[in-house]
Amino acid sequence: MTRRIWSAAALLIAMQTGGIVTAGTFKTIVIDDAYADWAGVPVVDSDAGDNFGGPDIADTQIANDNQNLYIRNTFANNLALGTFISIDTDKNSATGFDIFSAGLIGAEVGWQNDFGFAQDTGVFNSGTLSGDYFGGGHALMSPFADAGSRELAISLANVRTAGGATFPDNVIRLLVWVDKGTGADQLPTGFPGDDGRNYDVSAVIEYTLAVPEASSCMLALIGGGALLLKRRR
Ligand SMILES: [Ca+2]
Ligand SMILES: [Ca+2]
Ligand SMILES: [Ca+2]
Repeated sequence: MTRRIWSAAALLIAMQTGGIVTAGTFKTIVIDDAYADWAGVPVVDSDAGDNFGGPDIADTQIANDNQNLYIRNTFANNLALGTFISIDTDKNSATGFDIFSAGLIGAEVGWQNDFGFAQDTGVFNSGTLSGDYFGGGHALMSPFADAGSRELAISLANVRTAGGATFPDNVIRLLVWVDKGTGADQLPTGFPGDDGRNYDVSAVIEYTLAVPEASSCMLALIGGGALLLKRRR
């Protein structure tokens, strides 16, 4: 076996222990309407200033630890209340609720502000969630008010009461959206010239749950093991 293959094997082992791949950010966030704990967490989507009279979704940051998925949203116009987050748990837009019939995601679960509910194909609200928090799969959220920034936590133990884990594996797709506002043209529904887009929506965000970084000691052990295997040949 060549050296290159062993290097690839060592890299793969290191990746599986979480030391190299940084798709998600492993961090515990305190839900307290204070945002210093988001420092260093990448912005995964920056939505344009394109909604008036309703929340204008701007930046989204996501992190997780072993208990929660954490999401921070900023709002360009300091309106936040009523904003939804929906998760496509199976990453299949053909199953679940098609938000705005836009074909972006097929959502199995959603939250309006902190309030969690199940979603299904053709059904906006198809039932309850279970588990943390408050026994109904709701989010911990602060502030519960119109503001330029908000943060929330969704338990990784969240499930649909009718069946189906919200986090069946380590990858989810989600959408931040709101059905209030006039969109970019500032013309409400029914006004001449209205483009029909009286809402705001983020891009489809795919997030891979992060695991704790392997310690340098662990990585050294893995590296040493690979070297030993190579020398035995
Ligand atoms: Ca915080
Ligand atoms: Ca926006
Ligand atoms: Ca789906």
